[in-house]
Amino acid sequence: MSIRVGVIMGSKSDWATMCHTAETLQTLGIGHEVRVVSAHRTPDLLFDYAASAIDRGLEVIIAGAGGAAHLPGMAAAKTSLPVLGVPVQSSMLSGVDSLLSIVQMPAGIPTGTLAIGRAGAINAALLAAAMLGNKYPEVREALEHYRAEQTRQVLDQPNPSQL
Ligand code: RP5
Repeated sequence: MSIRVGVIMGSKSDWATMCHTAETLQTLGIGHEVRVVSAHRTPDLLFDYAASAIDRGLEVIIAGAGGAAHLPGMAAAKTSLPVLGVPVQSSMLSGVDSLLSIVQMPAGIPTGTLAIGRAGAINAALLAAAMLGNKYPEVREALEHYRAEQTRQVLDQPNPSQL
């Protein structure tokens, strides 16, 4: 399976959130790699990772970070690939700091910004699938199957007291 998505995060402590991205990509059959790449602890690694991403065959980067979350924006500054940012829920400010750090990019270098935490981690994978689905029919099919399945689960269990 070709690796098409790079999933990076600022710290191994982000894995509890970003594992949901990896799990969703896995469910959709999308080849991906997972790395800790810190914008402030390993800035040279971040530059190398983002600058070489296209040549290595990546097509989307998903970056999760918390606090002063500059990882997605810095990655986006070093590649023309789409970069999707996942704000990790921080302990002090519940991830609002992460969200604002990622979403408020000045005009010129966008980062697609998802919701804080698990929902954003899952949706980043689904959004990456929607992008890749424009090029790979099997990815679009997998995404449509995923959505149909969650629709079926809701319709099959209309009474929450009987779950
Ligand atoms: C950020 O700082 C990481 O993305 C993480 O969310 C946060 C805390 O990192 P650790 O102190 O847990 O390594 O760079």
